[in-house]
Order: sequence, then structure tokens, then C-alpha cells
Amino acid sequence: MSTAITVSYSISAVGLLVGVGIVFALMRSDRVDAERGKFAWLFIIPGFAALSYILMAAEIGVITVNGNEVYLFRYIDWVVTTPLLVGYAGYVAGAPRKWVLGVAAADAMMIIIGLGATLSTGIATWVGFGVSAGVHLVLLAILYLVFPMFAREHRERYRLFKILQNHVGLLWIAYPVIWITSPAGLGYVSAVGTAMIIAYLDLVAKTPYVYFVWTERASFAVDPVDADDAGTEETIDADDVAAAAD
Ligand code: RET
Repeated sequence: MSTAITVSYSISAVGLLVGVGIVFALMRSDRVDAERGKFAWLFIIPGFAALSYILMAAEIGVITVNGNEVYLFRYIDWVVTTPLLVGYAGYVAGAPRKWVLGVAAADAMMIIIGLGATLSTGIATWVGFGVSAGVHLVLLAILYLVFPMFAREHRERYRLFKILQNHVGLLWIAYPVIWITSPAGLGYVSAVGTAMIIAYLDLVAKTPYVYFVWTERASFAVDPVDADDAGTEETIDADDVAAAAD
């Protein structure tokens, strides 16, 4: 394996561990309700990925298919963590359980079929790619057409939902494009180049995701009534009225 790959994977592993630290901070904050935010699930996102990157940097689980090196832990990581990324966005939208689980299952299918395409040869590769890309479009439709219907009913989480929706919706479009240019597809970009781009994308898909939940943690404030304690504003209003009367 090239040094460039080892370095890229190690940098991503460190960046993902920062994400684990952010989730720790979320869990420890006494201003937010970790139970309501279901933050424990967020640990898995950067945590599992960091572990996968450490294993990939150590060249564990690398197989050669049609002369190309395939990192199995990339797909194992994706099949575990990407359903959580998209499912949690649905949870924040306030979507019912069946939608959250449904979108997570569809996502896992997209990855498994994508792995099938990577391990295949000839026409099967492109059929697999087409089916996986089709499932990706279904995910995007759910993210942009279905989840917003529920999100409108949960105003306090709306802003966080919009951030996660666009983070997942826009960033993920890069993955099938990179697959096409990679050695698994048309081979325009080398295995090293592809590995470096994916290492960067995976980090950007995960650590900022949990950071956004951190910055919008007030969506899960311990007691929303206490949090915007009505008293304060009314006092100001009352003072204003008194001042105006003077
Ligand atoms: C593949 C190839 C087949 C077609 C499609 C793909 C999509 C992959 C995606 C991966 C997202 C990964 C993320 C990882 C975070 O660490 C499997 C490349 C559509 C969308 C967000």
C-alpha cells in the first residue's frame, strides 16, 4: 500500500476520533436530554469509522479483485454507519419509526449492492451500479420529499433537520461519481487517488455531522419550557412599557 494511503487513512482516523469526543461532550452536557436526542447512536458513526480506518491503515481486510485492491472495511463501515446518518436525520425530522427503519434498510441495500458491483466483472458491474444508484435516488426522494412533511410539525428541531438533510443530501452525491472514475468503474482515477478522496469525504461526512448536532443541541434542551423561560422577555416588555410611560 502506498504511503499516501496510510497517511490519509491515519489522518481520517484521528479526525473521526475528534467526532467521538464531540459525542462524549453531547452525552455529558447537563443542558441537553441525551435520551431524547438518542445521542448514544451517534457514537457508532465516528467510532465505528475510526476503527475501520485504523484497520484499513493496517491493511487488514484488503482483497484483490480483477487486479484492483478492495478495502472490505470501507464497505463494512458504510453498511453500519450510513444507515445511521440517514436514519438519524429522519429521527430529527420526527418521522415515524417505520420511515426511519425503512430508510436505513434501503441505505444498507444501496451499499451491499454497490459492494456487489465492485466485486463483479463485466456487465454485472454496471447493472449493480445502476440498481445501487437507483436506491440512492429513492433515499434522496425520502430525504427531500417525505421527511420535510414530518419536520414541519417539529419546529424546535427544524433547523437541525435542514442542516443534516443538506449535509447528507449534497455530500453523498460525490460517492457514486467517484466510484465511476475509480478502478472499480472506468479507472480514470488511480486506486491511490480514489482512496485519498474517499478518506477525506468519509471524514467530512461524519465528524461535522456530529458537530452540527452539538451546535444545535438546544433542539434537545432538558426542559424546553425552562430553556426559554417566558419570564425574562415579559420583564423586558414590562420595563419598556414603564419607561415609555415615564
Ligand atoms: C456506491 C457505488 C454504487 C452506486 C452508489 C454508491 C453510493 C455510495 C454512498 C456512500 C456514502 C458513504 C458515506 C460514508 C461516510 O463515511 C456504493 C459508491 C450510489 C452514497 C456517506
